[in-house]
Order: sequence, then structure tokens, then C-alpha cells
Amino acid sequence: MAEPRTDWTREEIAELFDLPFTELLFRAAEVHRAHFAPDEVQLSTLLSIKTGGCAEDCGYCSQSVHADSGVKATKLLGVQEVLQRAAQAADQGSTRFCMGAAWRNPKDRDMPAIIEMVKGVREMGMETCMTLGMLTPKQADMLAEAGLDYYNHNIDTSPERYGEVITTRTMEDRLDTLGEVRRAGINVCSGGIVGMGETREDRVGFVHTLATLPDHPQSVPVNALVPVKGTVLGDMLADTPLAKIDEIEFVRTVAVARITMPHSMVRLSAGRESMSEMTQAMCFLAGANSIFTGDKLLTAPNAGDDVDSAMLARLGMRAMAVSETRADVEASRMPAGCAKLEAAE
Ligand code: SAM
Ligand code: DTB
Ligand code: SF4
Repeated sequence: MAEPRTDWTREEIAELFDLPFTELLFRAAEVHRAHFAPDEVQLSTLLSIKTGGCAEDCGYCSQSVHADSGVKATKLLGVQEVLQRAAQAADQGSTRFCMGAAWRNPKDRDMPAIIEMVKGVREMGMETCMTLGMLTPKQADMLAEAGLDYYNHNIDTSPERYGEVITTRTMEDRLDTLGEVRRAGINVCSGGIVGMGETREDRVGFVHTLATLPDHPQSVPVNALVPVKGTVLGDMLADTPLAKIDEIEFVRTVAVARITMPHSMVRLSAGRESMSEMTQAMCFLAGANSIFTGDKLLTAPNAGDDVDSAMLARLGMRAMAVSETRADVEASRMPAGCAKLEAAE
């Protein structure tokens, strides 16, 4: 299969955003069905393994110590509790378990428990994903060794807007960790948030940054801002409702991500609660093929399994089996030589 392009220019991406909506959707749907079954959606479940009290000042986040959101800080959950929650998610048909910690970075003393969580969830046959903040090279290697399938680390917005949303780290810090994750052989999950009052040009810069990484992230979450009272962005948008992203622009962002990163899973992530089923259906048409299930994201509410099963049934869509996604993961973790050997057999 031809390698996807990583030399997109900003102009090309801006031109895609500018296409008539129907033309953009048609092109994205064509790309989608060339690489994936268009009626399949991969289901992931999120669990906050360490909530609140985070030292970073991300303007959207309820878990930052700089926000006044009422989210209580907790300690890292115990391994057994995490594994119980993973077993429940597997029973509900989820094929990937994503564990998130409100950390700037994990401490070395946390790593043994984190490693046990990865190994335990993997033994249940689910794919594992962790999002723990910035990693040292050694921590990335430890996670790879434990068999972690994906590491989520979002770039969130354009390089130009980054410093207005977060001041306690830089986009470069983010890209450094993504580089370590890639080097360690873990699949990269990286995306961002739309609806933070950013401009079209910022959305172009956001997709451009992801689509010109040395390898496209295997998974690209596109979150719609969940405006939380007490956060900088939640309060700003409450005062200026017109700054909120419109749903057509959101679907456009999904479509452009799909066209520019054709082999990636594009995940319709946070914010589905405030979207109509029709908007979500448009996102699936535009190439989104993964969602978070369950009634909670990390701290914010999510649609819930019953609501989602009903929606998928109405749309005639079905859950992607773990074996299909696992095969992709195993193939992408295989050294290039092995993949060639397999192809020659
Ligand atoms: N602390 C780690 C980090 O920042 O990488 C992991 C957890 S953090 C909550 C994961 C991602 O969730 C963020 O990068 C952001 O894109 C997304 N997120 C957080 N709060 C959100 C909100 N209110 N609305 C939409 N997405 C949000
Ligand atoms: C991602 O891009 N979205 C998820 C996951 N990665 C970790 C998190 C969404 C968080 C939404 C707000 C909350 O629950 O606090
Ligand atoms: Fe901390 Fe992550 Fe929230 Fe930023 S997004 S405040 S790093 S938990």
C-alpha cells in the first residue's frame, strides 16, 4: 500500500477546508471507503485513573489546579479497580481501554502500577491506550516493553494559537513526547480540540501539524470543546456564545483530517453529548470511524452505551471487532522487514 503523504502544504489544506461542503464530504467518504469499511466504528472506553490537581494550565481543562471547576483531586486508582473497570468495558463490547491521568508527566514511582495496568488490560484481549502527559525516553521504553498499544498526547490546536491556550508547556514539548512514543514503537494517538474560539486558519494549522509529522498518528481524536464552568475557555464561551464552533465547521475538520491522513483512525471524541445524531452521522460520512462509549469521558458526561447502541443501530453501523483493529496494530508494530516477508509469502 502506498505510504500516505506527509508533505501537505498549508495552502492545500486550506483549499480542502474551502471546498463546497458536499464536495468535501464526497471526497472524504471516497478516501474513507478506500481504506476502511465505512459502516464500522471502533469503540473505546475511557477511564480517569488519576483525576484533577494537574499543575498544567490548559485553558479548556476541568482538571487543572488553575481552574475553578469543582473537580476534586484523587490519587492514582489501584490496579485491581482499573482492571475491574476494564472487564466491564470489554463486556459492553469496547475494544480499546484508554486510561487517562491528570499529570504534567508521570513520576518514576508511578510506573510499576501503570505497567501492571497495561499488562492486565492486554491480557483481557483489549487494546490499551494511556495518556499520562509528557514522557521521558525511558518511560516511553517501559510502556512499549509492557505492550502498550497507543499513547494519546494531543497537540490540541495550531502552533500559533498554542500559547494562548496553554502557557505551562510548549507545542515543542508536545512534539518531543510524540517523537519518543514513535521511536519506542508505540502507536501514536494525537489530535486536538475544535470550538475553542479559534479561527479557520488555526484549524488549518492544527491539521497541517498532524498531517506533516514524520508518520501520521495511527489515531486522531477530534474533540469538540466541552465548555466547563470555571475554566478559562468554558467561561469565555459562556460570555460569547457566537465564538462556539458551528457543527458544519466541525464536520469539515473531520473530513479534512480523513483526506489528509487516510490510514488513520479518526475519532469523534469529546463533545458528542451536545451534538445531534445527524451531526454525528455527518461525521461518520466524513470519515470518523471511532468513538468513546460509556456514560463518562474523564470528568465530563458522555452519551452512554444504550444511547450509542441505539444510534449505531439506526444508522446501520456496527462495532469494529477487536481482531481487526488488533491486526492493524500488530502490523504497524512489526519491523518493516517482517511486513515485507509476510507480503512475499
Ligand atoms: N494530562 C494528559 C494530557 O494532557 O495529555 C492526559 C489527559 S488530557 C485531559 C487529554 C486530552 O483531553 C487533552 O489533550 C484535550 O485535548 C482533551 N480535553 C480535555 N478537556 C477537554 C474539554 N473540556 N473538551 C474537549 N476536550 C478536552
Ligand atoms: C482525547 O482526545 N479526548 C479524550 C482522550 N483523548 C483522553 C479526553 C476527553 C476529555 C473531555 C473532558 C473531560 O472528560 O474532562
Ligand atoms: Fe493537565 Fe492534561 Fe488537563 Fe492539561 S489537559 S490540565 S495536562 S489533565
